[in-house]
Amino acid sequence: MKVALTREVSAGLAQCELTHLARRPIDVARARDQHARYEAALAKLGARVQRLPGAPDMPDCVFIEDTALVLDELAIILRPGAAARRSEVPAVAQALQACRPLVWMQPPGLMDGGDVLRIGKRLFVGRSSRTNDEGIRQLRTALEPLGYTVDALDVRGCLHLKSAATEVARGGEQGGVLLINPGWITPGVFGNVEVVEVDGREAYAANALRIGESVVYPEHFPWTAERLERRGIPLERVPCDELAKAEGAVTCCSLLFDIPDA
Ligand code: CIR
Repeated sequence: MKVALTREVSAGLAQCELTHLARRPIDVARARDQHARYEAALAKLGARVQRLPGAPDMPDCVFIEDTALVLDELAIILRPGAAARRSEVPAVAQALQACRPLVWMQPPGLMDGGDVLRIGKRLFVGRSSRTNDEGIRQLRTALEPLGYTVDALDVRGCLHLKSAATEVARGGEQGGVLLINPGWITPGVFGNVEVVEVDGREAYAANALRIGESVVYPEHFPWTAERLERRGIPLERVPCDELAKAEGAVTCCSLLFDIPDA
């Protein structure tokens, strides 16, 4: 069974971290409504949604992806690059410990889950303002013995690696189809994969969340959505422009993993 761990939108969302966006007023009620519709999309695609409570002093806690990396064998509890976000971590670790052995990233390692793009057993990790070389080293040490490869890629122009590239369809051995903003990452760095480029009018459109054969995708990128649909990729469109004002998108609002059926 697939579990989607999510986290409540904080009443303090308007105080979120911002790196590449100017601060704009955020309507928390509207963000909460959009988040509920996102969760409904995950449930429709077969995930059991488990929502953790948020807190007013954790403005970014809805972006739960940044706190942990959950693989079949274990979960890595991350040290988010923004110090203000580290208080989000313990509650997520507590929720995950029932499902996976935990490995804790240690200082001075830093990593946001938004920087980790997994294609099967290949992990591409963005070296960004949130993720450092020591974090990448620790990830390698934990995961190479389990058969994963870890490749570091420089991220420029955007917050996380997955702002620039996400997987939208599964492939064979070499990986499937990636949705990419070529202005932020060179498609060639991923090796032998098929690439769909975002529409030039939609720089932030490369973040998509694949669940099985379907893709949860923001309603506010119609041009790129059309490209994906033309490529035969089924989309479950969700409204998320209010959360986007906090520099979040669709991968960042859940941790997806499998657990044995009861
Ligand atoms: C932050 O800057 O940390 C949040 N305002 C947005 C985090 C988005 N996370 C993600 O895309 N994985």
